[in-house]
Amino acid sequence: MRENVVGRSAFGVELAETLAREPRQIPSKYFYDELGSALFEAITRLPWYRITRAETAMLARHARDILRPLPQPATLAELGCGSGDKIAVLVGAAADPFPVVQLIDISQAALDMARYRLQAIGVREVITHHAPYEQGLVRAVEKRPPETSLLVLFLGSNIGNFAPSAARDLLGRIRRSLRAGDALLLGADLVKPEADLLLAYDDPLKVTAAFNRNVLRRINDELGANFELDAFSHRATWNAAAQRVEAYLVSARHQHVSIPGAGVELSLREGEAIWTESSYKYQPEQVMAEGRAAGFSGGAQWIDQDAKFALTRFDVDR
Ligand code: AVJ
Repeated sequence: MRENVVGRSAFGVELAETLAREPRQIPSKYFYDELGSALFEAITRLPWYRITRAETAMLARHARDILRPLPQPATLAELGCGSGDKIAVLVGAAADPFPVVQLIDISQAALDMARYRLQAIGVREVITHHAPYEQGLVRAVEKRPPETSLLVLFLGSNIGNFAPSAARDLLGRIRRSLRAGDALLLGADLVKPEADLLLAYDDPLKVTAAFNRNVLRRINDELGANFELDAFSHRATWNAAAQRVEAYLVSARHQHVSIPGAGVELSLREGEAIWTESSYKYQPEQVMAEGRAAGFSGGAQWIDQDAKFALTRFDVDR
């Protein structure tokens, strides 16, 4: 963990700020330590969480159409690659090989797994960037080989964790880091019936509850806190007006928690909720509009009408 001058990690500093908000918050990017990444992988196998399966099937099925407009040789860079299973499917189904694949993730365990997956299917050069999206994007652009096109992958509805203004900002950054002939492939989960969303984000096996609570375990481990995991329950709600699923950790009773590594003493009321995640859902035409607002030209969209998931390729005109 990187420490600043007062000996507080970046994690501790950010947590002190977000826990002081009303309502209190913990940024969802901190879910993904080693155990958190493994719990997320388990979520992707749950029958009620369809995003990963639906998207993987679409990548396999439409790979050639997705990749067709890219000038050869083409390279790939994935923001938030996780296990690397999806990019491996795309590479495996492509007509032409990719000389270089770049992987960006905040989890080192995920990067190690993804590198192994790609090397196993014959990708010659795999470059990894252990970094958040913005920083990883900058590094990937620096490392792109000359005389190649670049397809940036931002899959799995990872964009769903961003509020609309931040999503727009990130898409704009991606657009400005690309040039003519390049493209962005964006995976976005679509608005669907509330009952389906609540089963996906509050599953009967309670894996999502464990994934959510794990962030408290991580804070205990890394920042010396004394959260009692049993004293918090997982809650997921659909906010129709904001088009997002919200996840919370709700305090079962009035309790005190200290987080030495964040310099925080918390007093929580019975029923007080700490907001840990937003998963925004889109309409297909909203996705298209966001790409255009970011400066991309047209593109192409593939929709799984059953799972309600959209893959959209945004092009940079030549
Ligand atoms: C990895 C951010 C796309 O929001 O669906 C899964 C994370 N949270 N179940 C999502 C998540 C709860 C996931 N993303």
